Amino acid sequence: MPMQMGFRWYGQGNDKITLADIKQIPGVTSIVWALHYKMPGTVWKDERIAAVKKQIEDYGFNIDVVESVNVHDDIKIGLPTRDMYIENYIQTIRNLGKNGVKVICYNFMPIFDWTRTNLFHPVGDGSTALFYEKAMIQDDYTAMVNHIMDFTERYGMTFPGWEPDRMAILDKLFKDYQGVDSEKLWANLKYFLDALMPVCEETGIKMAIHMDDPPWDIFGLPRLMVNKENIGRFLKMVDHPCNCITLCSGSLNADQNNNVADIARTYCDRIAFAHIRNIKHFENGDFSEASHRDCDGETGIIEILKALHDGGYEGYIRPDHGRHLWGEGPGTVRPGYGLYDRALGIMYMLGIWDLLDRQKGIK
Ligand SMILES: [Mn+2]
Repeated sequence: MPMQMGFRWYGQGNDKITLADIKQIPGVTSIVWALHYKMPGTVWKDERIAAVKKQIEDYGFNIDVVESVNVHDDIKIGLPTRDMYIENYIQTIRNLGKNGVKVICYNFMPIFDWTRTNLFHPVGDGSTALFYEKAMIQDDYTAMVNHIMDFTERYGMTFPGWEPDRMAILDKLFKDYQGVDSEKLWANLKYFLDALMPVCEETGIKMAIHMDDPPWDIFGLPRLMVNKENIGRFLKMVDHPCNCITLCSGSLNADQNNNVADIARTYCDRIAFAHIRNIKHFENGDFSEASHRDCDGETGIIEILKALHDGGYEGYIRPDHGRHLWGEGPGTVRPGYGLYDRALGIMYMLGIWDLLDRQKGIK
């Protein structure tokens, strides 16, 4: 099995990019999808999954990778209600398995998913990209949340992990997480995965945890998937071939102490899915997302791909985010999920991959 190239698609009526558009990008085999209207904790019904499967397969793509099946806060906090939500999660895994899904991407970050302070920051060449301004992510989360939720309202677009219903009860969520320190969160993650592994084995589905983005505690909330050491602890904690990671190059490299290529090389066997993007760092700690070209950032795209290739990587890769190009902007694209730069990123990655194949005599 060679590596498979994927492209994230938000679904019919929920994404201006169509499957017909994606079909014109060379090399894409897998649509990375989800039932985005599902709240965390609810069961994904078989019929709803089968309907999306048909749409995607009609274009010759597979539905092997789901991103994400979000984890209910009660599971992360460790409340007694978690068992009910874990049961629902298990049922969702069964239904996805029945429809041929192979990998489920998820994350275990308290309250906030990916975190940025500007969704359309000028890159300097006329394009824009997601941006992280360090000074804005300090004690008070209000400014950051307002920026993102204003966007949500203005353009009628909700983001995974930033559901308005959850954001409306932020103060309550912060209170609920008060007793959850890093060790408690590790224990709750283990409890969740231990419960899931039998059904993963039965269905052949790999659970692939996404790296925390950014990889450090924010607003006093602990984060676990932040560096090589913690990834090692995670894989050992539930030492099962179905317990895997989603290697997200951009999330990890937001901390420049992380050598993503080294992490990819070390844990290649347990990487089920890889998000590849490049980051440009600034001296004050801010960072901007950049084109996939290696020299446009400091993430080390070539070395990461080489590490995966050397490891005989047979999982899925997708361009993570891209810049917004050629008229893409607020109201026309989901932040980070334009068509053009992700397509350019795919061509760059396939160029590297094809050359590595050739050097090894792989056809
Ligand atoms: Mn990612």
